[in-house]
Amino acid sequence: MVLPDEERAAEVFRAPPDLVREAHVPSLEKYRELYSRSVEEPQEFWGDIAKEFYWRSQHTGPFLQYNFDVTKGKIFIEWMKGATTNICYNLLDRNVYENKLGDKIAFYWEGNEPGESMTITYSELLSKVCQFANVLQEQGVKKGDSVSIYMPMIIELVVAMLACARVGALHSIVFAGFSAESLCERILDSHCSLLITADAFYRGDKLINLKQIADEALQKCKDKDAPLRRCIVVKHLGREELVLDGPSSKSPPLKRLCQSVQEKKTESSKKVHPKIPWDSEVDFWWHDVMKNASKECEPVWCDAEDELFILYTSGSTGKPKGVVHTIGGYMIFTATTFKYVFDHHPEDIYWCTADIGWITGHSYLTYGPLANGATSVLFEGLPIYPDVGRMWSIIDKYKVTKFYTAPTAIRLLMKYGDEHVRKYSRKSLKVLGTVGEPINPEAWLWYYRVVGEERCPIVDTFWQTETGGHVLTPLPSAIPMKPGSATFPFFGVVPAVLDESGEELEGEAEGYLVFKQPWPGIMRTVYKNHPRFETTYFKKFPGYYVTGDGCKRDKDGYYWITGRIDDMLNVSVREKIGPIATPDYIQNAPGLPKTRSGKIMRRVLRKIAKNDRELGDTSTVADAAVINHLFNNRCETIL
Ligand code: 6R9
Repeated sequence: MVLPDEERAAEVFRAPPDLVREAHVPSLEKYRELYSRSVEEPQEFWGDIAKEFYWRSQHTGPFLQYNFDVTKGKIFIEWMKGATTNICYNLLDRNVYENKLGDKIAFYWEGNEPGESMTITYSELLSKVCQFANVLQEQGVKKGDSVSIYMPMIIELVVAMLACARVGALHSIVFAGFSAESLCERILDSHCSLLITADAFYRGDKLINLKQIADEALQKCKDKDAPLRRCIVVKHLGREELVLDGPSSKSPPLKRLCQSVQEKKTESSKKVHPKIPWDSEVDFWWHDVMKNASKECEPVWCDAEDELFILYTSGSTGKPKGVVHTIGGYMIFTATTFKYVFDHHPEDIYWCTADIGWITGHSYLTYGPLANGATSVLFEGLPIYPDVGRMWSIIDKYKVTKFYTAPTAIRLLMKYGDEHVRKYSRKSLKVLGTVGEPINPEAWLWYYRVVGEERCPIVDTFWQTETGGHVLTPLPSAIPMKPGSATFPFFGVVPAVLDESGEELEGEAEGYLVFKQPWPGIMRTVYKNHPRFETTYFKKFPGYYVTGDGCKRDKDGYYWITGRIDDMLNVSVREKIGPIATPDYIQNAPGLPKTRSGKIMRRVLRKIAKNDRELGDTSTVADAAVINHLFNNRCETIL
């Protein structure tokens, strides 16, 4: 009998027995046992995990040292300081040589157009990364330098980021949907001397002239005396040896040389090739610089606490922050969360739909999966292009077992109706995941019932750019799920709920979500702005890392994220919160301006309230029509 959703939302859901049987963590008791050890003996717990990785030399000082209390001095977090390693070596060389995974596929690349695909094995990826690492060194990139990357979802993006990691340089990846203005701002803040980009790409039907936008950004930077001098450009749209799978190549790996993508595109969909602006003093083609580069490159050995990358947060308020992660802690944390949260097994085909320009793409498309020797799908396109069945067709094509996406995508696909999903088999699916914003129980149940056909647990993973990896999340076979709840903390994570005065609340409660001690993947600083790191995350409640999210804890100890604290409206009577908090006008809205990962763009809302059409960069807004609707329906009498 199918119960109405309202009743089902109050149900508790469990993984099916065949999944539990082979799970890394098969019961709640096992989760509790591992969790207790992880918080009571972090050194032993993470120390054992670290042994699976290659360390050139062991740590010299304490395994973990930190200060979370601003009143006691500088905030700092150090895991395994003094140990030396290289994350790229651990992701590639270790998997190729020690784990003998050289011939295993690292990525199935699926292009914007159905039929465009490529595969790359671990050993092929290693060779390409070594070649590009040599190119970086030839260009003068050294340990500690930063490199900006502004690319579509192509394999060269992964190659570029891992090559940076191999030579000890920090990558700063800027989402390819951002404008020239935003790119310039990030280039300036990260002090980088090199930019890696691509000629152009299609997002659905829309041509994005990436190189042209990059040039505009470089021009703006030049006016501000930035040190950036070089630009390496992948010929993506104009690729000559594109691998297309045609009617004659049914079985993967889908390697078949075809005529150029240009011919294919102009024939089939009348897509055009833009002319690429070029300055031979500054610009180099990727394929030219790679041509003579050696396929071997000794990794640069780095301290566990050396910086790995900078990633700018969406910055819905003010100037974006350059979140910095370091090598050792981020490596073991993304590897461990990936293994347990997706219950990874060697035969899995994993697909995370996030863009690598966001943290989800860093942690769960690149670092976490590669650290586990996983096979992933890397998808360039959009969920509803060329039709609304695209996601499910990709799941069937590659027999995806673990699928990770955002609530916005789930709600979008839900709108088009079940028949587009049911047309496809999806029988390979085992675990489903969501990330980015709270998932409403209706969308959760649809995902569970229609997409996963009631046999796939859903991991609702709560985390942030700043946390590096999952911090509150179910483990699929261990933690019974409640629709809309991120359930319990991951290993090593100690949450608390505080009231406005900073008191810890016990039992059933609602308040500020904070964390009491560091886990290995927590950010270490804001790039070249440590005071901003301290003020943003540690000042409000000394002794705690403050997430900025609100949460509820229910009677069973489950955590429910209620959203960003500053997105919330206190509803009360005028006498209680004061006349100053009385709204001037309440406007009904079909939706709010949100990013593709579901973040409300408060900056844009403020402009709408003021009737100011100078919105700044709106290139990341998911549905621009919402902004017009809000402008057109605002009340003219408000001040
Ligand atoms: C990974 C990522 C972080 C903010 C975070 C919270 C929201 C993310 C969520 C979630 C409820 C989840 N968020 N996952 N809210 N349930 N499962 O999204 O990082 O872009 O830095 O955003 O996203 O508000 O504070 P980031």
